[in-house]
Amino acid sequence: MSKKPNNADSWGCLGTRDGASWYDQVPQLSSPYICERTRVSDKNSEASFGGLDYFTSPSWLARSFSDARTYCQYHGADLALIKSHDINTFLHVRISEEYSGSDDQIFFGLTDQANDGTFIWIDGTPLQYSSWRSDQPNDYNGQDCATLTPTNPDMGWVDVSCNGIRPFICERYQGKSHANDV
Ligand SMILES: [Ca+2]
Ligand SMILES: [Ca+2]
Repeated sequence: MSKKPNNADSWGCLGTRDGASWYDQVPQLSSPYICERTRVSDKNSEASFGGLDYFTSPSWLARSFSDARTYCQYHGADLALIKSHDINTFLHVRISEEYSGSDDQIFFGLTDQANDGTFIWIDGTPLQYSSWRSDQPNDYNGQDCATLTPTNPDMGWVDVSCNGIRPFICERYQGKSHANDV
């Protein structure tokens, strides 16, 4: 119950692997700090909705927007697209459970890096549904990446720096893994 991770051995460094391929590490992003985790709670990290599997990264996997994309893509996924109120609600409930009480800002697949002021989904489609917090996006100091925050009661999105180290949400078609062709 209170195992101490004094070395990586008992945890395989990346936690329990029992089919949870999300925890395969991305080779070029080898991160020794992962070995210091006490416990890997992956039970709450995966959920399905509308034919897609969603993975909400634990805080210890946090990384920049571009590295988060690389992580998702390594697992045959990409950062999540939130193109409807239903998906926004579903993911907000998920992160509210997983990051209970936290004000973490969590990346998903929306950015205006290509053309500042025009947010588009990372699959190249334009923004139709959106759920910005009333004072966002404000491009404060050049913010270009959208996030969800568990504690935002209105499920409002906030633009933040893409370089910040943050948790993230991946999505992929059910049953798909390690096929980087989407
Ligand atoms: Ca911007
Ligand atoms: Ca902002």
